[in-house]
Amino acid sequence: MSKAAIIENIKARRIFDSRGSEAIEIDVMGSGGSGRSSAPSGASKGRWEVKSYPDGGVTQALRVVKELIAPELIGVSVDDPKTVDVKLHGMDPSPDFSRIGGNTAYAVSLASATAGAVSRAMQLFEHLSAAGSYSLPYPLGNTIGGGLHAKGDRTDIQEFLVLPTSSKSFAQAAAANIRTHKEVSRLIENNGVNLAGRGDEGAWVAPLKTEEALEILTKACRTVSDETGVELRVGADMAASTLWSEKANEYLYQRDNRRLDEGDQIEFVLELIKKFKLAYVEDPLNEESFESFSELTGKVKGTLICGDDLFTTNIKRLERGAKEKSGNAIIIKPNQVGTLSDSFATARFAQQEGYVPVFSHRSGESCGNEIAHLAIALGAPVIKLGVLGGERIAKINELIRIEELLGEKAGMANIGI
Ligand code: 2PG
Ligand code: MG
Repeated sequence: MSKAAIIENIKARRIFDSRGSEAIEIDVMGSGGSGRSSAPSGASKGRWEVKSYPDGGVTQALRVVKELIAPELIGVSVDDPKTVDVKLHGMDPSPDFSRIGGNTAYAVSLASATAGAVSRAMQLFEHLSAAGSYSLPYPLGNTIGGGLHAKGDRTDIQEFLVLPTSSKSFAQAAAANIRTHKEVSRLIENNGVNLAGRGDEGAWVAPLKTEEALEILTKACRTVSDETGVELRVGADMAASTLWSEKANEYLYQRDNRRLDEGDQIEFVLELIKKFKLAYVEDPLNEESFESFSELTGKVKGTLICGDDLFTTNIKRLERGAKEKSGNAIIIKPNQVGTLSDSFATARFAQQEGYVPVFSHRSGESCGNEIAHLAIALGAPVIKLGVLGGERIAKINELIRIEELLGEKAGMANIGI
């Protein structure tokens, strides 16, 4: 048997994410090779996410790596990714990773897994899953964006998304998304509306009402579907917790000039699903509304009702959701819980319970491409990536490379809608 690959040293540094916010980067130097990873950051975070960094932010996280994590992990094997993750929990038993920070834990977990893959001369996705057969996820892309991801004249809703649901290849689906993003800008300008630029995830920012944005995106999808043969459908991340006013007990849509109580919000979402044949709706209701999620999910067919802030990749939250039948899809963002093992456990439980796992980027991203591998390892049928911006394209291009590497063996995943 070959000797275990062990961690020989760990180094942390301060870098920046795509929004220019400080982020941590970790180098894991192992006896069989090295891994380097960083962690992304959210702008519209869920209440139940773990703490990204300990008190004192990245500066304190760098100290924690040097004084606590590195000494504890030197000599530890990277052959099985779980070993490092269990140790991280041992160093910080708090439920919200407040001692070391979820972003610190994620970057260490991912860099160690990468070092493990290098030492076994494997791709990261193979190292994380010995499945032997893999499928490519469909890319869910942000085309028009507002809410907390943009400034100035913007939509009330955070993300208007395009989702290819049938294509020959990942590369073809990604090309269709890019073509749709372009077509959307053409249609916005044709309508005499000024584009205010692009938001945090590369989506167009424009002063459009909710239904205007959906109409434009629906038209763009139709045109590009006809041109390319790729079946394209429309989706949205409503990030409804950011619209919800606790005080007024209402969802407030400023541009739409709409105020909706919980029941009206469910009706409004149902109307949009019907009118625009939405394939995907993320966080249509406030993050504590398990019951309303359940009511909405029971009333739709052929639409993914996805929980992001609702679940925050937390298995306990998903257990409650599964019991109450709240939603039928879940966003998986590893830094919401901290380690790769935690996020994989949640995703595997989701699959068991019939939820579609949607692997996701964050609005402030690293330039790394690892989430492409994580989505493949998990067998996630959808990956939420954005359409443009170097940090988004890095992941798309990696999926194109993986598709080429897998060749004939790879097919597109089945979303099941
Ligand atoms: C979301 C994400 C990514 P953030 O709400 O789904 O699109 O945003 O990273 O700001 O939480
Ligand atoms: Mg979201």
